[in-house]
Amino acid sequence: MNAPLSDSLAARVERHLLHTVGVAPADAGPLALMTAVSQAARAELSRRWVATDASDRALKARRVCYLSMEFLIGRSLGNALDALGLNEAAEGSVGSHARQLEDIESREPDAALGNGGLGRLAACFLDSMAALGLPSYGYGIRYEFGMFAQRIVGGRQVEQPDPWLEDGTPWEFPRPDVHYPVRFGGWVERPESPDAQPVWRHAGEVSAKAYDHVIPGHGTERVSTLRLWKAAAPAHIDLAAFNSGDYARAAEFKNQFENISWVLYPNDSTPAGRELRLKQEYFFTSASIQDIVARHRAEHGRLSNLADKVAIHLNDTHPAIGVAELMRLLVDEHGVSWAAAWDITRRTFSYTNHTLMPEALETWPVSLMQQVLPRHLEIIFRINAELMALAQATRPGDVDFMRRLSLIDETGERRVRMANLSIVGSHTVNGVSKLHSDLLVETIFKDFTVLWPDRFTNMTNGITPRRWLAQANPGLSALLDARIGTGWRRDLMQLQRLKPLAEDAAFRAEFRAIKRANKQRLAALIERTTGVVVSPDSLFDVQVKRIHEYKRQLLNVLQVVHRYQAILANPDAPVVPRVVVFAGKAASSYHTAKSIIRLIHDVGAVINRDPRVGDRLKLVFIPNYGVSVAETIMPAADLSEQISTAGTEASGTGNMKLALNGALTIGTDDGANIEIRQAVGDDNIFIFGQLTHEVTALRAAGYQPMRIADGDPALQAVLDSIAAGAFNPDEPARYRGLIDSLLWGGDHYLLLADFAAYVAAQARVDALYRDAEAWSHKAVLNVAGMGGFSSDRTIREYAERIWRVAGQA
Ligand code: 4GP
Repeated sequence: MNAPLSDSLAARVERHLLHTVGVAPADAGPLALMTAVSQAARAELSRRWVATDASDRALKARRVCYLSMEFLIGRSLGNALDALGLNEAAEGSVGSHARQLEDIESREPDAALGNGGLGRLAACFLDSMAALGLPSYGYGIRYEFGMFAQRIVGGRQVEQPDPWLEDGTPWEFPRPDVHYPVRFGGWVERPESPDAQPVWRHAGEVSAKAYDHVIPGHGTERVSTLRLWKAAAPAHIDLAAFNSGDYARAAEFKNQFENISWVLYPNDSTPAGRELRLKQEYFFTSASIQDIVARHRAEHGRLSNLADKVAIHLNDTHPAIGVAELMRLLVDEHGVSWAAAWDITRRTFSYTNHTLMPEALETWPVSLMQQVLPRHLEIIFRINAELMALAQATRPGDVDFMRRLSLIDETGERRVRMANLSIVGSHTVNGVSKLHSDLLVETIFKDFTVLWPDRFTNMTNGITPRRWLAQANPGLSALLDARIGTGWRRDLMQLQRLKPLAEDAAFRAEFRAIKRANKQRLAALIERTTGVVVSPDSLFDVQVKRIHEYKRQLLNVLQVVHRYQAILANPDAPVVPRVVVFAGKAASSYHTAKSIIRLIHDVGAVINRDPRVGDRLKLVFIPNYGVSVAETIMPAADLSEQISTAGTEASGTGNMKLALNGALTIGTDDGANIEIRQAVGDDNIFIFGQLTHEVTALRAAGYQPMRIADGDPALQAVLDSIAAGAFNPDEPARYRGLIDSLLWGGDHYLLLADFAAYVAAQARVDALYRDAEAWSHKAVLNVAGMGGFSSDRTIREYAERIWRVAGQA
C-alpha cells in the first residue's frame, strides 16, 4: 500500500528540502534532512488523518476522548516511518546524503510533555488506540516547555528549561479555526425567576487554540489524534501602554493569560503556582469538553445521546473538574435539566487512579476554587448534597461514613477532593494492576464500594511493543522476525513461540550477541554523558524511573556500598563484574530525592576511581532521563530493579519494558511485578522482601529500624560509612539526615527491613549470571512471557469493558 510513496520518498525528501526547508539538497545538513524526511512522512499521515476523520464522521462512530495532563510521546519520526513502512526508503534517502538515519532521527527533540509513568502510559495508549482502529482523541496541553532538562553539576541536579518548540516541530497541525473561550473568576448571579439558570459573570477569559498531532497506527491506515491546547490572550498587547514606553505592562496582560500553557507542572510550592496549576487543569478540560460537545452537536444535533456516542476518560484526577464542567455546559448553556444532565455525565465519564498514596491524592482549597471557578464550586456542592443524601439513606446516622465520602474534606482548611469527584461522576473506576485495584477497594475507596460495588475494576497497564521492542531493539526484533515471524508487533502473545527456542543453544548465543551489542551502545552513551568507561562484559543492573523515596533508589545505593565494602574486605574473592545504572529526575522541590541523586554521584565518584575495584563495580547516573534515553537503556539491561515497598507502586511500566527486552527482574511483590512473575514463572525472576500485608502488620506492630541495624553488622557498616561521610569527606555530614531518617525517623518505606533479603536476592543474581547459558535461558523465557503486557491488550480491555467503543477497519 505504500509502494508508490516509498518509491518516491527520496524525490519527496529532495522536494521538501527545496520547497519547505529552503536549502539546496546538496547543502542539506542533518537538521534540514530531519525536517524534510518528517515533512514527507507527515504528508502521508495527513492523508490518513483526513480519511480516518471522514470515515468516523460518516459512520457517526462512538469515540473515546482520553483527557490527560501529560503525554510523554518522545520523538515522532522513527515511529512514523515504522508505521508507514518507510524505514528502508528513508535510510536510502538520507544515505544518498551520506548520512545515517539514526543520526537524522536523533536531531528531533523529545516531546517531553509529561513527568513519568502516567504520561508515558497515555502515549502508549494512543499508539494502541490507533493500531486497534478505535475512533479516538487524546486531549492535553501544548506546553511550550516540557519536562525540565536535567543537568548534573557537581553531582547535583540542576533543572533547565526544555524549549522543545523553539525551532518549531514538523509534527503539529495548527487548527486556527478550532478555538474556545475558557473563563475564570468573577461571581455567580441568581436571576429572580426560579426557572432561570444562574449566570456566571466571569472576570477573565483566555482562548484555547487547537494544535493536532497525528498518531500513526501500525499495521493499519487508521490514525488517532492528539489535540493539544495553547492558551492565547484575547487581546495581544496593551498598545497604549506600549506606546507610552511601559513595555513591561504592555506584555503583562498577554503573559497573565498565556502563561497557562507555558510549563508542565508549575512549581506548586507557592500560592501562585498552585493557582496556575488549577487553571491549567480547568483550561484544557474545558476546551476539550467544549470541543467534544461541539462535535457531537454538529454530528447529532442534540445532546441527549451524548453518552451513547462519547466516552470521556479521566487519566487521573487532573481533568476531574470536567465532571462539573460538563454539568455546567449542559445545565447552564444548553438548558438540560439537572437530573438529565447528571445522568448523561455519569454515563459519559470513567476514571483511572494511578496512586494509592494519600498525600498524592489531589485536593483544592474551597477558597481557591471559589475564586477561580465559582460556578463549578456551586455545582460540586450540589453534587455533594445528593451524595450525602445517598450516604445518609445507605447508612443512616453514620456521620463518619458521610465525612469520608464527602467531596469536601472538612478537616482543617476545607478542600475539594478530586478523586471523590471523579468516582461520583464516573460509571467505572479502575486501578492499573491487580494488586493496585484490589488495594483501592480495600483501602482508600472502600466506602464508595458500599454505595456502588460494581463501579470498580482493574485494567493492568501495558506498553506498546512497536516503540519498546520493534524500534528500540532492532537487533532482537530482527531475530524474532526470523524465528517466529513479524506478527508479534500487532499480536504480542505470539512471543510465546519463543519458549521452545529457550532450549536451543544456538538461539541463545544469538540472543546474547544482540544483548552485548546493545550493551556496547549503552556503554557509549554512558561514556559520552558521564565520562565513565564501563565494560559490556559486566552485568548491567538498571534502575531507571522518577526518583522517589517509595521507589527506594536509596536501598539500591545501600546495596552498592555493601558490595563495595565486600570487594575491599575480600580482594581475592571472585565477583561478577557489575555496572549499576541509575537514571531519573527528582521533582524540583523534593529535597530528599535530590539528596539521593547527589549521594549516587558521591558514591559513584569514589567507587569508579578506586583502583582496588576496577571493572568489578561501577556506579553511574545517566542524566536527563526521558523517552529517548530509555530507548537506549531498556534493550541493554541484564537486570531490572523494581524494588518499591510492597503496596506502593501502582503498577510500573518500566518493569514491562525491561523484561520485554530480556532483562531479569529483581523486585518486590508489588504492582505489576506480581503479574510479571506469574507470566514469566517464579524461577525466572528474583522476588524478595516484605509482602503488602506484612508491611501493614510491621508498621502496626511498631517497626523499629534501629533494632534491625543493630542486628545486622553488614547493614550497620553501610549506614555508618555513609553517615560518617566516607564518600564526601569535603562535607562529611551531608547525608547524616538521610541516614537518620532511616534509623531514627521511622524508615517509612522499610528499607532496612528489606535490606538483608535484597542482598540475598542479589547474591542469587550473581550466582546465576556466572552461568551464561542458564541466564540467557531465563532471559529468553522472560521475553516469551511478556505477551500479555502489550498496551494493545490493555486498550482492548478498556474498549470492551469501559468505553464500549469498537475498532474500525
Ligand atoms: C504512575 C505510577 O506511579 C506507576 O506505578 C504507574 O505504572 C503509572 O502511573 C501508570 O499507571 N503514576 C504517575 C503519577 O506517573 O504521576 O502519579
